[in-house]
Amino acid sequence: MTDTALPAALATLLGPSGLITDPADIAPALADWRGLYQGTALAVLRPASTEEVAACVRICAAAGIAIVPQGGNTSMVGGATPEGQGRSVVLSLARMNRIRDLDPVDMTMTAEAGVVLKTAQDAAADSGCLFPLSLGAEGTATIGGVLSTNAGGNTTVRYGNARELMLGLEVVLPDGQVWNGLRRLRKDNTGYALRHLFVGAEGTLGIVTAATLRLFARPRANEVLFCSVRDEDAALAVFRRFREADETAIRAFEYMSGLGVDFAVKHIPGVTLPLAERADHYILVDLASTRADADLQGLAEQVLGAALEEGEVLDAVIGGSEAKRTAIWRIREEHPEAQRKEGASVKNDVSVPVSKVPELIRRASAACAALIPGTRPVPFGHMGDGNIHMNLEQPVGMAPEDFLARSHDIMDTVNEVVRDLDGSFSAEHGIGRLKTDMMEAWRGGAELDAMKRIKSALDPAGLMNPGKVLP
Ligand code: FAD
Ligand code: 2HG
Ligand code: ZN
Repeated sequence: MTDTALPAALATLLGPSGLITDPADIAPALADWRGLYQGTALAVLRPASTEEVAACVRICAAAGIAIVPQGGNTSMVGGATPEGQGRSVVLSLARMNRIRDLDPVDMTMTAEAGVVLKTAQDAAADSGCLFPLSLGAEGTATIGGVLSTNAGGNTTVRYGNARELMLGLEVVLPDGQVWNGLRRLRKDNTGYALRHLFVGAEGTLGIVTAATLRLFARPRANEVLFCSVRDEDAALAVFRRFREADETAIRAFEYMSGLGVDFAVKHIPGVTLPLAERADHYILVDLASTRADADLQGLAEQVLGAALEEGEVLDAVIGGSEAKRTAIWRIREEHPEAQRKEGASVKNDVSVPVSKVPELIRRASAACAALIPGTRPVPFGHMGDGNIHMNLEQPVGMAPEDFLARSHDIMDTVNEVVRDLDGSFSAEHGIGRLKTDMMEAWRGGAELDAMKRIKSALDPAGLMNPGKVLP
């Protein structure tokens, strides 16, 4: 076998539908959603069962071939893209797409790793339940991917991150053993909580093949508000008002800058501003209740009335119909795509204590404007969680490549403010390949040392998603 040869055992195991080797067919799996990375791989493996995943892992381990697990390939940090060096394969979970079990009494669903998030949501809804994880990429992202990144999204403020929605896991370990931890227990204190080790591990410790997920009661009442607000402090003040009025009703609380909404209106067909006048700051509030008779409109009017009186809210619209609620959500959900269409942008997925969000937005925007005159801050995101996408759009007329050449300066500038505010340099997208070089500065010492020891205990040969997470 030459260095570039694929072990023949893989072809025997997977057959033609489970093994892609044609370079043209492999290509989509070698690039990331943001277009930051281009990798190489010997093949894309598409096992259809846990046993096949385990056999792939054993064959690759014996041949010293690295494995990059891939779900929907929507990583924002190049986590699912192979490196451009060494011998590796992409292992796609796409064919492991069965919902194995859904129990509306236990309120659990066991889904294979390749089940698309939207499919999982729909399956829960069909059984009268809710699987609450929701994010812009939900039509493509998979259960294995959202767990491996511990994705957050729009409803974290109410239901928690992916981690909080997981009860049990099935994982193929780097030596090819299958660990079946698909327990659907609400309480299970039996030694180290192994399941949590694989959540957020970004495929560096093993391959998640299935998960048992928590379901919730389906909301029967829903309302969505879109408001222009005076400034960032006013946005936070309105969040506090809703929390005090009825914390349980808040399903999402999102902030958007005036420029971000301008981009969505400009670039995304069908997106319009639902208010008479443009503003510099907006919020989206999603209210939901499991009670069909919940008076969410009354709650919205009560809070808005007080906030309008105080000058926090400048103008507001309450959805009132399913179509209008969807239209309001589109303004927010299309932010990543609108920024992409506007030109080059640098993303900063950061978090700070909720109380510091206004200061983060103001200070980071000012610091980046001083660094690159004309750069356009487009902060938006999950204000209720203290997680702001502190993104920077290139100055008008600047060559995109010149702007992107400053990416690290921009990230460092934002992160300096984040550090000063006791925040994190990666709130929900993970580390992937993009942020490995920040780990030493942020998590160095005992924390990073322990992470490295866990990695080498489980994956001594370093074959699971090399070059990701750990520097
Ligand atoms: P991939 O991109 O395929 O993989 C992500 C990482 O997980 C990689 O490191 C990969 O190796 C690993 N992995 C994948 N599957 C497995 C598995 N079965 N076992 C082990 N490792 C595995 N994220 C948020 O948190 N909140 C958001 O609001 C949000 N919005 C987004 C909006 C858009 C438009 C896009 C493109 C992305 C968004 N993301 C968001 C990023 C996000 O991380 C994902 O969409 C999702 O978590 C990744 O799922 P995926 O199946 O595409 O995983
Ligand atoms: C979102 O909240 C995603 O829409 C993407 O996390 C954020 O594009 C981004 O920076
Ligand atoms: Zn987000």
